[in-house]
Amino acid sequence: MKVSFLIPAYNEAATIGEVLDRIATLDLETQVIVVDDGSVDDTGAIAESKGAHVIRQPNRGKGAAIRAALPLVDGDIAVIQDADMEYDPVEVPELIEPIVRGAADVVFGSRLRGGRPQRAYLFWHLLGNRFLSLLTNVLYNTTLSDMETGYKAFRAEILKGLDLREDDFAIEPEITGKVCKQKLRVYELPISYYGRTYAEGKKITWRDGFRAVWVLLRVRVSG
Ligand SMILES: Nc1nc2c(ncn2[C@@H]2O[C@H](COP(=O)(O)OP(=O)(O)OP(=O)(O)O)[C@@H](O)[C@H]2O)c(=O)[nH]1
Ligand SMILES: [Mg+2]
Repeated sequence: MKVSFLIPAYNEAATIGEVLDRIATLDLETQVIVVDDGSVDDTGAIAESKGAHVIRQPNRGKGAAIRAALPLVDGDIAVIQDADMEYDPVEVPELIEPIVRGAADVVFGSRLRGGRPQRAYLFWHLLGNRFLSLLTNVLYNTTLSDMETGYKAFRAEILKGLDLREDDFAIEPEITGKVCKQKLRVYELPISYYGRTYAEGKKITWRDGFRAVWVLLRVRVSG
């Protein structure tokens, strides 16, 4: 099965090369799509030098970047891969295994199930992520532990069919809500999380947490 990596990358010159090198070492047939929308560093050039397909567009956020990559996806499985090395590509074969064996349509990598290295930091983020996952479970009658996770894998047709609209980090609750609304086979699997600080380039903020509550509610009640 061919695996398409969708990599939103904004000013990630420090790490994009290592992410792509690690993907290249995987024993998988891959397609690699990097979306660099207006980085002021060498993100796009580094990605091109590593052989990735690079899409460039004006800066519109992580969600817009993922949406821009979707029409190019030609793999059987689509994996969203952050460019900042918080999520290690080495874990992707394990992440997609439930899809490969035909048991799952969607797999979320969870930072909150335990059993893998997790950076101990940012208490309020942990609380926020737990709250957003609880809200997801109540609204959609599911049992996710980490709806905001960056590691989400899909049978490719599923991701293409979600009709995504959000441009920024609201893409995470939009994907989660829309996946949960369809009667899909969703699985979760523990993954490692090598979290970075804001000084190291992290971009998500508490405002995105409030947006996430709104988007989860909106997707739940809409058509
Ligand atoms: N192309 C593009 N990528 C973006 C943009 N904003 C964030 N990203 C990418 O999205 C990924 C996640 O962004 P981070 O700032 O690491 O966010 P985070 O706080 O770790 O949050 P998660 O999405 O939950 O991992 C990284 O690869 C970023 O480069 C953007 O405006 N454009
Ligand atoms: Mg990150």
